[in-house]
Amino acid sequence: MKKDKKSGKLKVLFVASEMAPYAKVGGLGDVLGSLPKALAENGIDVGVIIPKYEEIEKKFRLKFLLGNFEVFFGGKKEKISVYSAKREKVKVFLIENEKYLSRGPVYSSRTAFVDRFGEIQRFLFFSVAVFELLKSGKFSFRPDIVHAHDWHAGPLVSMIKNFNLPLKTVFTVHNLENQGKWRFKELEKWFFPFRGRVNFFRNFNGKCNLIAEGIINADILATVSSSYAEEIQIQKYGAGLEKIIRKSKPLGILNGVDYDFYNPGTDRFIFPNYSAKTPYLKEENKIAFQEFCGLAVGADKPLFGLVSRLTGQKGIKLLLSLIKDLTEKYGVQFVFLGQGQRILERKLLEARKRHKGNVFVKIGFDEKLAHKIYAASDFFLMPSLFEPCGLGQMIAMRYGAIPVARKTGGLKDTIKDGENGFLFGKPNSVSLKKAILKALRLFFDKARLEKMRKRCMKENFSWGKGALEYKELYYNL
Ligand code: NHF
Repeated sequence: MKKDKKSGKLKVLFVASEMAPYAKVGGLGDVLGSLPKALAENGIDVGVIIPKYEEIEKKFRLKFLLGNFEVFFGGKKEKISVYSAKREKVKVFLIENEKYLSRGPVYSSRTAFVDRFGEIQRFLFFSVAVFELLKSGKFSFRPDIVHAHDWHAGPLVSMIKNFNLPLKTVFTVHNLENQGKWRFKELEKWFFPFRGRVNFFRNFNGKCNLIAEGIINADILATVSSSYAEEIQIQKYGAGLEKIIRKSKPLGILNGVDYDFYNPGTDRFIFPNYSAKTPYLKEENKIAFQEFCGLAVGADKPLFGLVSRLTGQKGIKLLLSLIKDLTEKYGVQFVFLGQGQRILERKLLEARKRHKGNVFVKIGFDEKLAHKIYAASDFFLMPSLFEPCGLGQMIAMRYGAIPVARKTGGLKDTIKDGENGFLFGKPNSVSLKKAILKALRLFFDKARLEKMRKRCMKENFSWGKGALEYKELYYNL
């Protein structure tokens, strides 16, 4: 593998739809905000390129890098500009284009899953733009490896392979359920002929599948935990792609968490800062939070938090039927933050109305509130039907909120039942309730509760190990 002549460093360009703090909708944004940083600390020269969305705040000082760069797309010439920023040692690049990239929110749907052709066009355009930049020689960052993420950057991997760009590629799947599928016919008009070739994308029963393009064409396929890497090779979790995934032999590299950002000792968003040595300050967070959001106040009330996209994947339905019993019979309090399917949002809001004082719900994204929930909660709920990695349980542990989660994917890889959390197997309410009741027994046994909480806070889910695994993988390429 050739290295940058001047610095002697390997150069890797991350390509994705999100990067915290510029544009973050979910875990993908967190990973793009933290893994490049950890790699840069490990001697890799890392760049990240994302679209310059309309909502990227003015407070980020961006430098104009390149303008009037032509990209041929949809039968027309489009112009892009590239801006840059530096985040610690990471070089950030943002592509601006009025028509496709820089108008409207990051994703069109509340679930963050693709539901409109406009979104397919947006990220197809993004891939074409990055491809043309890399090819042109005009882009100052010249990578050895392109590390693409999820369907939004899948087409780029395919183009690099099909047009023999002398670059190695790594493709990481963060969520196989969101595939970027669309009617092949509709796509043809916009995308083909691309550089004189037609139809190099696969046609899967009349549909293009942009995550599959990444999976098939990448030199290395990775995903975000060992268990998920295993799971997606079987029909139950493979979302129809298990066969091509088996062929690509996915590597599971567990995500890490940015411990500078998620640190109860320094977090600016929570009530008092605290550590494992000051559990009474965590209790103060709970009380302040209960007052803050109108819950009945009391340290003796077990508080369960949930911060998540509100979709089928997240197992919210398993929880809904338990709220009445758990609040009325056991004095449990619930806090929910997230957005997604309207029906789930509505059901949660109804529960809030019905169990006023014991249930708090906020629909939407709210970073500050999310931190307050981690700090205030005794327990953190993740009843997911599947979970590629899950960052919530790792962040929760850091804040001393004990996870109660389903035994799947990354949850299974990070939680040891009865040691640093509670796991349940069957995806139904009965199993979930059993796990919650175990958590409640712990709650009322203060000595055991403190022990488990301390164990959680001592866990190390920082990027150290995962970053080294990615580094090794790059060098092996
Ligand atoms: O942690 C970042 C995140 C994962 O399980 C999560 C998910 C989406 O579903 O890798 O991506």
